[in-house]
Amino acid sequence: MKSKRKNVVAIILGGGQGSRLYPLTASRSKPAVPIGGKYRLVDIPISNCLNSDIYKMFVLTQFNSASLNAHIKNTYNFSIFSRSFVDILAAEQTPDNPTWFQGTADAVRQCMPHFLNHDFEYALILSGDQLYQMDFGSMLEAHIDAGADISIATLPVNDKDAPEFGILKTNSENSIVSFIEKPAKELLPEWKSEVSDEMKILGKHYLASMGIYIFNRKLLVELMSNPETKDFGKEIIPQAVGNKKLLSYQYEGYWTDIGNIDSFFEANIGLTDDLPQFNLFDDNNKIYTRPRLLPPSKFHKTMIEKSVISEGCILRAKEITKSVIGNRSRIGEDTVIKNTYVMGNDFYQNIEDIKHDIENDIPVIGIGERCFIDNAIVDKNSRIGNDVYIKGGKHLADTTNDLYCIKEGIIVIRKGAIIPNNFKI
Ligand code: ADQ
Ligand code: ADP
Repeated sequence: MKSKRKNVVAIILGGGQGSRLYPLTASRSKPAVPIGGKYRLVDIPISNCLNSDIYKMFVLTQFNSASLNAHIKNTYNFSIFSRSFVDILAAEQTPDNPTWFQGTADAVRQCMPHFLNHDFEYALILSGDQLYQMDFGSMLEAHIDAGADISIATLPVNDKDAPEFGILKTNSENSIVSFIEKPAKELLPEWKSEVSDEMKILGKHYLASMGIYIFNRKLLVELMSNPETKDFGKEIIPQAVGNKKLLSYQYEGYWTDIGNIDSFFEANIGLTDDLPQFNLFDDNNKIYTRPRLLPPSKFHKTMIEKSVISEGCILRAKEITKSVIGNRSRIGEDTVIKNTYVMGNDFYQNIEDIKHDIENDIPVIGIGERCFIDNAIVDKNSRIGNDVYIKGGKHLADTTNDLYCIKEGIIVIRKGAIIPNNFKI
């Protein structure tokens, strides 16, 4: 199987406009969004590929940022003697393509010349905004054994989630016989599948596409030659059903979409559970990221309860509960942080800078003293003054301004925002 895996290129769809994760994507591309205190979104699909012995990867993104480039270059720096690579392909205007990627299939179509420079038999197409650990090798094996043209990874979902996904039905050989992209609620009864008793009890009667596809090279080339089809879910897959052999590869493990603020927040805070569904502590399924050679974190009088603390932090907070604290975070005395993802900082201020800021009444980088923060995401390099009160919750209406956004009750402090002393949200 290993030799077959060498014949795979992975194509990671790194995001369209990124509007669902706004404001985290206001100044960075989606793959570069920090997750879990020390990772970036793109580390998840890349790690899944590496753990599945797939070493040729392309990341497709609408815009290329310096921080994404630096992260990929400094992290996935394979030996010059190997044929492994992670390449970023950003939407580019050329005489043939005056526009940005118009959809997922359009993104793949525009990048085909880059892929075709490589020798591969199978293309593995992945989303860049999902949290899961999956062995793509088993999926490839099933694809080859079934003699499929296309395979789609699937998982059972319930009534509430089904309208958000591509829903499909299979025959007894797991071949896909029908597919509908994001069905309206009223249509759901006709899309029920025969699922295991365990799934029935959970009310998960529908087979959903996880947006993870394997295509045979020849078919991908053929399908991508039609510039009219812009999207996998809306056009490519529904049009292929009935004409090609499509296999449903059913997955049973933990998988969650992290494409909007709400799900992104839940996934991060979920890492603080006693037994998180996404396991960072697994030697056989490592999540890779950039080694930053940061000093160990330092604490002073902090009570920490069920939290994930990254490297290089200076924490003097009174309490940190159910929170994820990112690299180089600095939190002042008597501050309480609950249910919050603090992304941390890209750099340390030196003593002169800190002195200068204090003399000029500018909050220093990090979170000040006597603050209370609950139900929030604090993006990088922000300066939160002293005695600041930030409390998210469903009672808050969605809003957006220069300092923060509120989405579904979660307060997102913008990257680099300066929140003055005594500020209250
Ligand atoms: P969605 O997640 O709604 O449904 P989509 O918005 O097309 O699909 O995004 C798929 C992935 O591609 C995401 O990672 C997204 O960021 C990225 N992407 C979107 N537009 C892009 C573009 N122009 N350029 C580069 N990347 C882009 C899809 C399927 C459903 C399936 C769900 C599972 O269509 O059938 O059920 O995924 O989550
Ligand atoms: P991360 O370390 O979380 O991956 P980035 O790669 O985005 O974050 O940036 C971290 C690096 O960026 C730091 O190591 C630092 O060298 C540099 N950096 C970014 N912004 C600044 C800044 N304003 N001043 C100094 N260094 C900076």
